[in-house]
Amino acid sequence: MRLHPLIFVASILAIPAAHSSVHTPASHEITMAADGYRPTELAVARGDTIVWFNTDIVTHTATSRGGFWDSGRLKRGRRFRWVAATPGRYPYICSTHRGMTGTIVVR
Ligand SMILES: [Cu+2]
Repeated sequence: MRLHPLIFVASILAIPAAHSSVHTPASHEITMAADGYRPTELAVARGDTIVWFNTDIVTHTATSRGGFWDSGRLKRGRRFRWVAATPGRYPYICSTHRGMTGTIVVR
């Protein structure tokens, strides 16, 4: 059987569409404010980027309890990025305000 060249090309192009579970990496922002992280808990997909953004007049950190990341002290207007590579549950705190807590869930 001979395939028409255009049909052959179309069948090759259709292959990626079969993998519908492939996720386009997204970026999620968490605000650091006077009342804590917003949102406090955030669920993301593997490969996504989380960006912490300090909008407060006070310096904060986003410090992983498990040692996966540490933003260091972020002044107002500063951002910190972390790419969520591995599924799991990642609690974190602000190292200067230990009651300020959050969780990232990576699916
Ligand atoms: Cu803080």
